[in-house]
Amino acid sequence: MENNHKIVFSAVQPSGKLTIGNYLGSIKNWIALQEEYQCIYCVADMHAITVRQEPAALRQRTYELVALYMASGLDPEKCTLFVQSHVPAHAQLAWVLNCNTMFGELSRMTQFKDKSAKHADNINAGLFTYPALMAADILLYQTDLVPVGQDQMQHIELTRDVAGRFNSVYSPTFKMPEGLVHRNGAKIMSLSEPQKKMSKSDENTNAFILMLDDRDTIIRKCKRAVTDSEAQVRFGEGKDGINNLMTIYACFTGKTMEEIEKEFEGRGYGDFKLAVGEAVADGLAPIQDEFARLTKDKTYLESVMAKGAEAASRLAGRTMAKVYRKVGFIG
Ligand code: AQP
Repeated sequence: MENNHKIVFSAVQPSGKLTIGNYLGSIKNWIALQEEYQCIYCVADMHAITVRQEPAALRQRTYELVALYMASGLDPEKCTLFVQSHVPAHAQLAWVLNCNTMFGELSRMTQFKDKSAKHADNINAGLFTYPALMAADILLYQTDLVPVGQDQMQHIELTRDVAGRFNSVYSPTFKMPEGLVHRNGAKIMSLSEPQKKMSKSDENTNAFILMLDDRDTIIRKCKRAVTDSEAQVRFGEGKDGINNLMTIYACFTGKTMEEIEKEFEGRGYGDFKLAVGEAVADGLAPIQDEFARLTKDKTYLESVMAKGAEAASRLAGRTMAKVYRKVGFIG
C-alpha cells in the first residue's frame, strides 16, 4: 500500500507487564496503521517514572516492551520504534509546553486524580504535568493521528488545547492531532470489578490478563471473572462483566455481538468463560512465542532502539528548532 505520509504517533509506558487492555486498546490497532501511514511508536519510560519504579525492573521492562511491540507485529522496517528517554527533545519540548499549560487544565485530568489517589505517598510534580509531556510526545512529530484507548482521549483534547494556544501566541507551529479510538476494545474493563478499567498496576492480579500470562492462568482468570446471575450471554445494560467478556471474545475472534449471543444461546456462563479463555490464549500464543525468541537477543533489540532513536531525533529536531526560535531562544 502506498504511504500517504500522514503521521501516526503512540506510546505505552513500561510501568508493568502489559494487559490485554493495553493490547486491544492500542498496540493491536497499531499494526494495520504501519502499512498505510508513517508510524512512530514509543516506549514511554519517562512517563513511567511519574510512579516510583525499581530501576533494574524498569530497564528490563523497557527491553521487553520493545520486544513485545515487535512480537505483536510491529516491524522496525516499516515504522519507527524507539525509547522516549533516548530522544532528549521530549523533555525539552515538555518544558516549553509546561509553560503554556494551565494549572486548572491539569487539575481536571481524571488520570491525575486516579493516580494521585492510588499513590498518595508520591504525588509528585511529574504526575501532575504528565499531560504536558504527552503533548510534547505527540506534537514533536507533527502527528496527525494518535491511536489510543478511550481513557487517553482527555489527554489528547488537552494536547489540542495546548497546541492551539501555542500556535495562536507564537504563530502556527504544531499540527493539530486527532485521537483515534478503535470501535472494538477501546475500553477493556477489570475482570474483578467490571465498572473499572483493566489496569496493569491493579493490585488484584485476577483483575487483568497479561499478554504474557500462560494458557492455564488465562483460562483460570476468565473462569473467575465477575459476571451476573442472569446466566444469559447477552450484551446489555447492567451486565458489565458479561459485556466485557463478550468484547474481549469479539476482539480475539472477530465475531460480532449477535454472533456471540447466538453461539452461546441456552448455554451457561461456564461454557462461555472457557471459550473466552481459550480464544485469548490462542490469540496470544504466537505473540508469546515470538516474544520469547526476541528477548534472547538483547543486541538486536538495542540495534532497533538505536535506529529508532536516530530517526525520531531527526524528526523531533526540526520541530524543536522552530519552537526554540519562536519562543525567543538564541539558536
Ligand atoms: N483497559 C484498557 N482498555 C483499552 N485500552 C487501554 N489502555 C490502557 N488500559 C486500557 C491503553 O493502553 C495504552 C497505553 O497505556 P499506558 O501504558 O500509557 O498507561 P495507562 O493508560 O495508564 O495503562 P494502564 O494499564 O492503566 O497502566 P497503569 O496501571 O500503569 O496506569 C493507551 O493507549 C491506553 O489508552
